[in-house]
This record gives sequence, structure tokens and C-alpha cells, in this order.
Amino acid sequence: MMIKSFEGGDMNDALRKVKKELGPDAVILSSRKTERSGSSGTPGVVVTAGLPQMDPPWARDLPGAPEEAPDGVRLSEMDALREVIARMEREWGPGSSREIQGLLARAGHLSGGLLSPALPPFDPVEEARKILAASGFPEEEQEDLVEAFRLLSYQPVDWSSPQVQSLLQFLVAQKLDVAGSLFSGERTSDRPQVILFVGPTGVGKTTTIAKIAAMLVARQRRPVGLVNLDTYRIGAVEQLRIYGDLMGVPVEVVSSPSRLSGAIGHLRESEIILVDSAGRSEGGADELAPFLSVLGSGGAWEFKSVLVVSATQKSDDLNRTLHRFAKIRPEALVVTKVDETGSLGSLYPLLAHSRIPAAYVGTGQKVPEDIELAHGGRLAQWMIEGWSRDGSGVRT
Ligand SMILES: Nc1nc2c(ncn2[C@@H]2O[C@H](COP(=O)(O)OP(=O)(O)O)[C@@H](O)[C@H]2O)c(=O)[nH]1
Ligand SMILES: [Mg+2]
Repeated sequence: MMIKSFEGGDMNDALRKVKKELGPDAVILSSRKTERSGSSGTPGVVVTAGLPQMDPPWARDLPGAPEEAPDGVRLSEMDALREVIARMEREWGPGSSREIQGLLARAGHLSGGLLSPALPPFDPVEEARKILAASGFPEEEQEDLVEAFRLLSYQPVDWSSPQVQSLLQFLVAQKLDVAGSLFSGERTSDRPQVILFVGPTGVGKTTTIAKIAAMLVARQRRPVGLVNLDTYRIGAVEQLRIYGDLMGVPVEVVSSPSRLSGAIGHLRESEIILVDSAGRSEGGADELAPFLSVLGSGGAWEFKSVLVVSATQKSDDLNRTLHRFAKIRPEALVVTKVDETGSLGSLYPLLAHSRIPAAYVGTGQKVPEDIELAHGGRLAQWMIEGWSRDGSGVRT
């Protein structure tokens, strides 16, 4: 590289001289202000520039060309290079001097007489990876989604973070399995629908049942009955009874499987019977098994079960819950507490791979309003962008 300094009254003046003498391939290495410039003696700018071509023969004869040392290395060129490299390593971090030519090659990078570093190019695939990790998607899912993203992101568009988010939402939404309402708009059978809600303690089963019951009673004017399977006999039974009383809905408490049939019979006026299970935290399908054999015996009612999980559970816990209740063969999921976590990506494996579609989403503690029908696009948006209460969810 041939290196040379040019003086000018201002930056444009100096750059004009650089271009005139070294041509359009000149690389700007540094610039500084001077007290005096040229023959006029007024303040000016000195620009040090070089030509990447290694020492073309004609360069030696240019006015002001550095002198050649005995070993063939131009002394002033070596000093200038050392200075530039030292400064780059200092300001932009170790290794950055390797990019010296690319970074300095444009006079447009000069501002106020100083060189400013170029930003690294925006990498949409890297951005997608970052978003998925920050949103709590498990690592192996991140890999699959990033691979799908890579395949679809070949378009030569000007990628920005919102565009990366949109494509990720599209990919995620496509995978999510949603059921829609558990209830047909109108009564389709003379037999009541009996729906059992199972899931770990504290996820929001009783609250969800109250929300759904209120929705059916108040909005759809459908007769609803509630049953509580009391497998633990402490406290939790009262909660459902209070909700039932508030809504004017009959509640049956059943502590023995042999009484279950009779209790459902008491609710024969009800078109829909929601069954709560108040179990021990370590209990799962096993403690419900004797009740299940009655519920699933068929005949007088239609039966299905729903697994309630909380969005605050980690992916591994959700998986464990799924296994604990697999024997019950839940036909749908309710996901509660999406309002309580910033990383909904942990729900992705359950909603994408469990083959149990999501029916409802719990969005807060308020009964009855904080529930909506599960919607793939909305869930995907919340997983990628975080949850936000916008009130536009569908409730029935
Ligand atoms: N933030 C939030 N809290 C909820 C939601 N659903 C239920 N909860 C709360 O979770 C706690 C346990 O709910 P509960 O219905 O008693 O759980 P259960 O043991 O499964 O019956 C209560 O304080 C509820 O108010 C929800 O969607 N969002
Ligand atoms: Mg409960």
C-alpha cells in the first residue's frame, strides 16, 4: 500500500486532492485538523490516504511519496499503518484491524474529521435466534424454527427486526393446534355434555370453570350445572360453591365415585355440566381413576375431559403434567396465566406437538372476563412479542 498525506482548507478540499492524485480506489486512513494549512496559513485538514494496490511502479514518483528504506519497506508507510492498526484495536476491539480496508474504504465514513465505525450488517437469522431464546422457546425447538426461518428468509428484502418477528409468528402460528369452542352454538343432543377439568393444583381449574360457566349462563343463556369431585376434602370445595351461588348455578359435591351418577342425575336440567377436580398436588390421573370410570361409562351423557395448564410452568414441567394426566386422554387444553409471564415460548412444545388442541386461554384473575378462545395467530404473537391485554380476543 502506498500512503500519503494531503492538506486542504476543509475536508472536501482535502478529499478532492486525494481523489485527483490517487484516483477513486483511494482508502482514507485518518484525518486531523491543523492550525495552519498550505501556503495560506489558515486552519485546515490533513487527510492521510493510501492505495490498496501494492506499490505500483508509478507511485514512487508521485510528489511527496515516502522514502524507501534499505530493506525495501517505506518507513513512513509502516509508521502510518502501525498507528492506524493500534487505534482500531483500541477503539473497536481486538481483531478489528483485519477489517481495516473495508471499514475505512469510504470517505463517507468521515464525520467531523473523525472516522466512525461501520455497523455490522443485520443478520435476520441471527435476529430470529435471539428472539426465540429471549422468548423462552426450548433450545431444540429454537433450532427447528431457525432452520425453517432460514429456508423462508432467502428473499432479498431489507430485513428489520419487526419483519423477522412477523415471519417467526407465521411459522409458529402454523404449528399451533387450537380447538375452538368446546361447545356448539346450539344444543345438538338431548344428553347433557359433561366436561371434566383436570390439572395440577393452583393452575386455575376452578377459576376457569367459573369463567366458562358465567360465559355460558350470562351470554348464551344455557343451563349449566357444576360438580366438584372432592378427592381431598379440604377447603377447595367451598370456592366452587361460592361461584355457583353467585351465578345461580346448582353445585354438587361428590366424594365417592358411587355417588357420581346420582349427582349428575340431580343436574338433569343442565345442558352442560362442568366437573372440577380438587386434588392433591402430587395426585394425577390415579386419584381420579375411580371417578373416571363412572364418567366415561357413557349412556346418559356425553363426556370429555380438558387438561388445564399454566403458562407460568416451565417446558419440562408442562411435559411432566402432560404425562401425569395422559391416562385421562384429555381432548383439549386450557392455558391459564398467560398474563403472568414474559416468556410464553415455553408453551410451544405442548401446543405444537402434544396433539391436544388448545380451547381456551386464561388472561387474568377476573371472573368472568379474563378468558378467551384460543387463537393460533394471537398465541404466536404473544409467544414472539410478549403478552399484551388488547381486549380483542373472542370469548365464546
Ligand atoms: N393471573 C392469572 N391468575 C389466574 C388465572 N387463572 C387463575 N388464576 C389464579 O390462580 C390461583 C389459583 O386458581 P384456582 O382456580 O384456585 O386453581 P386450581 O387449584 O387449579 O383450582 C387463583 O389465585 C386464581 O385467581 C389467569 O388466567 N391469570
Ligand atoms: Mg380448584
